[in-house]
Amino acid sequence: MEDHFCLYFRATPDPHEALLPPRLHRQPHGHVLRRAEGIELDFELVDLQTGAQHKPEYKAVNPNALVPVLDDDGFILTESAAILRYLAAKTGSAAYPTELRARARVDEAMAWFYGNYYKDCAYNLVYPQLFPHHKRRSDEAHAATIAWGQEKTQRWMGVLESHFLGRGHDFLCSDQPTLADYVGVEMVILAEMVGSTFADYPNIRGWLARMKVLPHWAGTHQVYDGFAASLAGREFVTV
Ligand SMILES: N[C@@H](CCC(=O)N[C@@H](CS)C(=O)NCC(=O)O)C(=O)O
Repeated sequence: MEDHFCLYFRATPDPHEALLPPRLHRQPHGHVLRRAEGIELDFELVDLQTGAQHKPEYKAVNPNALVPVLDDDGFILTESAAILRYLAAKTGSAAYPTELRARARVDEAMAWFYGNYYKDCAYNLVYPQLFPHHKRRSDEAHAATIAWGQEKTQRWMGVLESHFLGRGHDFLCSDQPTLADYVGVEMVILAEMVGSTFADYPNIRGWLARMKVLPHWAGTHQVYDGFAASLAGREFVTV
């Protein structure tokens, strides 16, 4: 049986765009889906810029009014981590190993990125500097948010550098990329948007270099790269 899914995603010019084949509502971690064998994805665009996520017909699918959401033949699934695990498990992707401890390592790293890194890097450091709707109510509150994000992100980058990437593997959990790498790399490259070169983090630099030469990387990051290029010359608080 051919697997056929529909994933609702966000619209450009959001930097998380551009990752998946047509008719999946794209978001960064979806990069992995393209790699999973035997997967057919339809993409439906939810244009966050115009508030399409708040339309009644969309909220009937995902009451959170967020992307992504997966519709697998009427089985509706929200939360990107759950979606990735579902698709990887359903297609037997090696990116989500079945051996107990190997899988636990992948789950550990995914939880770390979602629970620790992402909130500080994206929501406190990067998004407030890029997106008007993340502007705080006063300049003081805005600057304090970014300073908090910078400090915390630097801390998490240290853990990523010496703990997750200090174990001698090419990728986060093994010598092959897993769901954790596909999730994590999209969160880490956000820091590049605000000027980070990871100069003090050789393990992170090496890992990014290995991720960026994987099949599908270039083709799935065109819009992302375009958005990043549009920021050239702007000054940011960086890490
Ligand atoms: N925990 C959710 C978070 C989803 C989420 O925050 N999506 C953002 C885009 S990354 C969104 O839809 N934002 C729309 C809005 O803020 O109105 C997941 O991982 O799927």
